[in-house]
Amino acid sequence: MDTPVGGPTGAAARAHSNIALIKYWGKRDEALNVPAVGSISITLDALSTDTRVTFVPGLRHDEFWLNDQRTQSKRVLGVLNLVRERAGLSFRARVTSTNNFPTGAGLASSASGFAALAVAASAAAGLTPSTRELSILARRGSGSAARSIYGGYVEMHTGTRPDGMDAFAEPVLDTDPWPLSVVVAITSHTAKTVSSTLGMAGSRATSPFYPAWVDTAKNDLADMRAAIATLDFPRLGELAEYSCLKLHALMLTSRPPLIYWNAGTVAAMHTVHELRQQGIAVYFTIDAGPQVKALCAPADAALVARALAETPGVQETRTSALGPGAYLMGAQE
Ligand code: 2P0
Repeated sequence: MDTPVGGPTGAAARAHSNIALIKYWGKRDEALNVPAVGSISITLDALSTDTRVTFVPGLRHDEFWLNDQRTQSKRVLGVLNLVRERAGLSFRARVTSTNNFPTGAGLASSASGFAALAVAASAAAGLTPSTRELSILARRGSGSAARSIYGGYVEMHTGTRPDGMDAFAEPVLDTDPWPLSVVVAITSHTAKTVSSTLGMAGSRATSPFYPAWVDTAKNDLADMRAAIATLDFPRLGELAEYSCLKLHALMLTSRPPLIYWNAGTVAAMHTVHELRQQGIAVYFTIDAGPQVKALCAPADAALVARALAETPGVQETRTSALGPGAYLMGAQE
């Protein structure tokens, strides 16, 4: 065969980042990347990754270009190998991926990145997987990526099977019934020094809080499901802050400790609480990085963004609505 599978330009996909309201941290199977706890997230419209995959006859090695830089990634190769195995394909691939936001700085670029890769690589290989199969494939790249296959409010299941085939995400609620705004306060553009994968392995091995983290997850998930089902924003926000602070307690009590916050992070947390004292329904969440994500009603987003922008240590803010699931972009043009 002379032309690449999927046409000369392969296939391109866009996926959006997500942030967890109930957090994932810890794995029950490291090799298959199966989470030890479930999680619930919202997909963000403003933060996305575009990825193109082309399987090229004659190419000797897989090539991965991230934001125009040639990069090595075992996880990208792992996902490509799974796709090749399923498609019965031996060609190496050229992968180009671009984020429209800072990479590796607690904004879930691996979530949008691996969701886009799963969709683009499958299509470029001529496969037509279900969204559930795409979620399982994306999970092999990054746990949070399983959630970015879907838009709106999304739940990730741990499953119980040893092969991880029941560890996938599912939509909980579409964006339309309950629009929400997320104001991201960026307090650093530097990529983090400890990856989430290493960080969570350390927490599991060393934090005395880890068993309690796993034991209490089911309750948090049930509460959040109820908050979403009843469109109860104060309940959603309070639970999101609680899950975030519980996660950071776990991180802080790991050895060595994982301190993802900087001074701007803490100042932004206080800004959110001060706004709340003034009667504005706004809640924060923070991931494995120093950025603070404030959750609020769309009508309050401009005011929240102004208050965060004026907070010492906040470099810029970005406001996002909830976004769609991953999709193919005019593939095989
Ligand atoms: C989350 N995070 O639920 C949590 C909260 C960060 C803090 O999922 O090892 O990049 O690739 O499965 O998905 C970040 O972890 O980790 C993450 P891997 P991932 O969003």
